[in-house]
Amino acid sequence: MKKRVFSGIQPTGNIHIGNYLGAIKYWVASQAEYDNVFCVVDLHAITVPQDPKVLKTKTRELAGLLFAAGIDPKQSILFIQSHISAHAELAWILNCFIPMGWMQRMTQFKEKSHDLKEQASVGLFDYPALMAADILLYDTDVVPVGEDQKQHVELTRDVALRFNNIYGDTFRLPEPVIPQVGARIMGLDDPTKKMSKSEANPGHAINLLDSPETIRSKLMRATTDSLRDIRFDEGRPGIYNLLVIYELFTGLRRPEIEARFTGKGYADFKRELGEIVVEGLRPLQTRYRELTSDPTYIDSLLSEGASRARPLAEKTLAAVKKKVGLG
Ligand code: ATP
Ligand code: LTN
Repeated sequence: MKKRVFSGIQPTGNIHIGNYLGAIKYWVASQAEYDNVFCVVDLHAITVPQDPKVLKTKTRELAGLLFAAGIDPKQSILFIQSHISAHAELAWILNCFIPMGWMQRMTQFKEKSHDLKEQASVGLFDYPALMAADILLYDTDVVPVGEDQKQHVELTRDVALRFNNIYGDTFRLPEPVIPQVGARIMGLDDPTKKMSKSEANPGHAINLLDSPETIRSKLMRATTDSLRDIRFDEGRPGIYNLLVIYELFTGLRRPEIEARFTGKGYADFKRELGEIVVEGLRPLQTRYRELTSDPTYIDSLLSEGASRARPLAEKTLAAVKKKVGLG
């Protein structure tokens, strides 16, 4: 039996090469090894205000990009969270088994609500219960997440354990796994900050759907230093970050890359990197255009994904309701 892996990704902001090189590439590569469930978490997105049209467009765009990147709907399940009502239903039930004290310790809420103060929504506070529902509905073994989400997976385990203790074995306990493979890609405008999809400055990230001209010009303007030689030196974060991007797109070894640019300047390197990234993203962009040329095609793939996920989710939800005495 293959291990079940559940990954959730929010349809907000623009998907960038950091998401691709740090996560999506490995999701695609691991499809044969694991039983993957990928979920575009639109219910999580509305924990902060969203424009309805933009949310709907971004949800389809993200799903399309994941398919274009190589998520194979025959091997993996990919669906939209709000298409399966069991997520919201189980989240409610779990709410009733999560002590306030556990939730109050969640650091993401503290960070995200800091500026919003009293205006932060109850949904934002309750975000981890919905995430626990996502994970527990599918008998998940492994949840690959960044360090920032580990606390939420631990809360998921805690509520699963608590429920199992009260009602007998119901939920499988998931493990958080922090993938070591994916590099952390930094912002082009500020290489000391992680490349992030919620950053507004247009020079910050290369988005997966950027045109070749945009990619080239963003890279030419990327922040570096005033030194000359092109070496993998973590003490020089700007040029180091660009070299890592070069490394991950070409698969070349570091000494080979350094040798290739001995005696050359930053401008030469950036120009060549531009071509590497443009060509590296070309297959994905071509595939995305093919997939979206028929506006109903992505929706039909998503509806199939939901049809495969729904029976799994409903089975878990039915078992939970029975134990709790609902219905
Ligand atoms: P935000 O900054 O708005 O929270 P994000 O860009 O960090 O968003 P997430 O939705 O949190 O994106 O992450 C999706 C996946 O992409 C996660 O697996 C995360 O580890 C990975 N990822 C995000 N940013 C980077 C990055 N700069 N380098 C490598 N991997 C990244
Ligand atoms: N909170 C996650 C997205 C997410 C998720 C999940 C990840 C929602 N549900 C279930 C793993 C498993 C994030 O912001 N990256």
